[in-house]
Amino acid sequence: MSDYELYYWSVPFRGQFVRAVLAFAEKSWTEAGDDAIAKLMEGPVKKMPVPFMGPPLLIDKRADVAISQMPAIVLYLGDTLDLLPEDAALRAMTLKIVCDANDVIDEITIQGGMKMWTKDRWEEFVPRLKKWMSFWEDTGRRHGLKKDSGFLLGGGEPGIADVITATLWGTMTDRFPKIGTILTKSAPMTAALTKRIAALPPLKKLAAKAREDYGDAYCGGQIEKSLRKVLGA
Ligand SMILES: N[C@@H](CCC(=O)N[C@@H](CS)C(=O)NCC(=O)O)C(=O)O
Repeated sequence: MSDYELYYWSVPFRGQFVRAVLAFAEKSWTEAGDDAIAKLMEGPVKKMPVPFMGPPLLIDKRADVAISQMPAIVLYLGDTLDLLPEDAALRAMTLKIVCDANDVIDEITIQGGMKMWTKDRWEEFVPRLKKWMSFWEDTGRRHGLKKDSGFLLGGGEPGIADVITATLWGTMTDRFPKIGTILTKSAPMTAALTKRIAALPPLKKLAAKAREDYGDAYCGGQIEKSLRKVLGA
């Protein structure tokens, strides 16, 4: 029996960060599935394992704990699986990077499809996307990241910040090669770090499973269609 149950849609989007941390920690989990998520969301709040507006939602079955909000889930896993740096500043930086990644995916979907992408909107957004990418590049630079070695927050081994980085940029650039070209050009160390971390066996296996289970899908819905259209993907 696996120790966790994850409620997230069958796409490699926000919930993929949680899947990646679980995979990195070599934990197994079950996926509740789209119908169960929809049913919970439509039901009364008092019947929810934890009050939530949208998934991901994770249940730690052994501990009888349920958490929603992606960064809170990652923090919980980091704490309970001992995956966070010792240093308080680096722990906070880890959470900051998780929150930045969550902001980036909100922006790439125009806050969950509040509007659709058009060519003009995309072109206007590209400088902002490059600015986001430069945050990773500069964070890495400040912690000694090099093109062919090192980790986002320094140290001798990969941590949650690296797993989140590789999941954010790896999934996005795999689905949208044009974004990959921008990343390689604007943030080469981040692109190289993403490749190194995504090549770790548990993350490579997870990405292959996402391909198999979800095909080309990224965030799903009309917003993905409009993103594909502007990016020719
Ligand atoms: N701030 C939340 C956002 C959750 C969220 O927006 N989930 C999306 C899927 S990525 C959803 O299905 N939302 C449904 C809704 O908000 O009604 C988090 O970080 O987990």
